[in-house]
Amino acid sequence: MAAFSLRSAGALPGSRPSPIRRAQRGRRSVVLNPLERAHVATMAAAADNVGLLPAIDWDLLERSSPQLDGYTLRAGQVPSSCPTEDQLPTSSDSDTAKRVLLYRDTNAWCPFCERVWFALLEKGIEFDTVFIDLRAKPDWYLEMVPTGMVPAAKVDGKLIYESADILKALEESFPDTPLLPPSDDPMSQRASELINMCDNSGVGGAGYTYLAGRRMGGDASDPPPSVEELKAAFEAKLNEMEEVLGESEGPFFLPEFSLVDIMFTPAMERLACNMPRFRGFSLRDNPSYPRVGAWLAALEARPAFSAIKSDPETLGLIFGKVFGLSPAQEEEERDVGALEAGGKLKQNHAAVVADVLKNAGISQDSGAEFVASAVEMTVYNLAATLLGQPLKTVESDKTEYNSPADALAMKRRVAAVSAATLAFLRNRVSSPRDMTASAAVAFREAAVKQLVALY
Ligand SMILES: N[C@@H](CCC(=O)N[C@@H](CS)C(=O)NCC(=O)O)C(=O)O
Repeated sequence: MAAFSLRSAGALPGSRPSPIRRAQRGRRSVVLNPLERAHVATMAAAADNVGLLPAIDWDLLERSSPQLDGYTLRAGQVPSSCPTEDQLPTSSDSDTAKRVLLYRDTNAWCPFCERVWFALLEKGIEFDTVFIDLRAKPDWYLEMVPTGMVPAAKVDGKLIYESADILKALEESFPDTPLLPPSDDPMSQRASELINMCDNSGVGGAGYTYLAGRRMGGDASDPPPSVEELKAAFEAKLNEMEEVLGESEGPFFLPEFSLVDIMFTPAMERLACNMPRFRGFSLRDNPSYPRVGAWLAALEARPAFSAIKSDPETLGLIFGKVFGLSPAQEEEERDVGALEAGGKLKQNHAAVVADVLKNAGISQDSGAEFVASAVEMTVYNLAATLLGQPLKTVESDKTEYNSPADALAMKRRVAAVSAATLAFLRNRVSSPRDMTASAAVAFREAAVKQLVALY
């Protein structure tokens, strides 16, 4: 197979003014020739000349865009809004003038908090939020809430914990926008049964088990179930949901949108995003489950759901990391393209690394040898992803750092170099110059996949 060509070309994408001259590989690093070294030095000097960059006018954006709260940069786990360890200053007596104060997780991953949040928005209740870092819960929170779990809420000053109790209190305290039928309505009994079904024999549990490919908890001496068995158990639960939805005239469980729908939302949202990605199993447009698909579509049309839902990338990152999952095998054509792209990249890796070092404008602040090694690791991982081989990580050869902070600092330095490398390569590749069209598609997808998994 011909190597990924890296020919110089006249037009974007992937054009570079000068061809790769020469790259010699040391044991773990690329040795640059004098010209290349001079180029790197020029880039570094240019980086110091910040006065050459245009002035940034935030006011212009301010005047021409809607007024919204800022991107919050809460402390949280990765992947999240910001890789910071700072704690948010929060206190139990946040002096809210509103009738409801919600205590919830910083990351907005907790499905129980999500139910309460969804109900608050659907009922049009004004509320304030106190964020609790679940990895470092404040003492006052542990003293205030006996379970130490989120969510908790103060409703008209009264502390309530356990999401089901909070939801009940909201129904009682804010009866003008009910989410449940009145107790004398025959639908009331039906609502209780469905909420019970959601919690106790849930489609969520069966779905997560199938996603993870293993039972969580349970008796360790039980023989592990096969993925086919887990799939069948999930399908049985979906059939149950399909049947129950079929007994209602509209798309929701009861004649109107209700708390029953809210109860099912967090698990179904997570499964609808992650099943296609990790199991190649669609919930939104699966001909076997038309009512489930219609329920999801009706849910997605609700403005309150748009405000609380996550995006597929975030959910994919979280579940991939928590369950150690890789995306489902992609279709045949993609595999052929990936093998071609990976093979070409592998064959011409030294030139590709040198090209990145020379042309991507990566800062050399961490030292030329370190940067060259980090670029090389990134290019290796890109080829390995395409070829379906195991990846190298910062810990691959060195399993112990002096402290967790050292390991984290190293990961961040590598991530910064990798991010620039991948963004550059994604735009640099050009077909048919460097590889066939299907190989370039696979190449770019693999680069993006690596990019989003960095932080
Ligand atoms: N039964 C509880 C479950 C709440 C729950 O499991 N919360 C998790 C976050 S998703 C939690 O607080 N975990 C922290 C911990 O257990 O210490 C409810 O419905 O409110």
